[in-house]
Amino acid sequence: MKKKDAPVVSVVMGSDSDLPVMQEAVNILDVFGIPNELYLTSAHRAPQRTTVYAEEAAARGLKIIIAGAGAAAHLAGVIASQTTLPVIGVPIAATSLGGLDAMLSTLQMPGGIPVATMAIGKAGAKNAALMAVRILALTDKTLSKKMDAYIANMAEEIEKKGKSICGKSSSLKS
Ligand code: RP5
Repeated sequence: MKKKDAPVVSVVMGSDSDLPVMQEAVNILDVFGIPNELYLTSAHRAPQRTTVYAEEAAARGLKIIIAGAGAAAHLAGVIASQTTLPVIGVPIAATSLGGLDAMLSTLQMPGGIPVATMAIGKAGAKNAALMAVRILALTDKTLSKKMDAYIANMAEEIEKKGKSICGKSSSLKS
């Protein structure tokens, strides 16, 4: 799949200041060849723009929405309340509370409206994209094989780094 194809996953962020974090999600989607789009809107500062985006998302062919925001982060929840698409939330450290505020705001959804909440910050953004890939891979064998290769590659990297630091294979027999 090429990037110019209609987007399947969207990466939405609450402020341009969130971009360095949310770029991690875009990078992973690009690695897996998932057509994606980046969108800026705010649950608080631009509620109408957020509503229009959420309401139109499924009809535009999007399958999964990743939403990252900091502070009193309501973006993922507000989007999830206005679409039936799966929404993956990324809490961002944007205040003196270091992201705990955003994590609780994103995570503690009332029963009925789910948001799959990831870790705070760049790891969360990366994992949000990997979670989206895993969901899509359920019905896409090519993508599933790519995910297998990605996971195998991570294990190989650990093996290599382990050998270089400890001078041994990770195998108990060696
Ligand atoms: C949230 O407020 C945004 O998602 C961002 O993380 C945080 C701070 O936004 P800026 O003041 O940097 O625009 O809505």
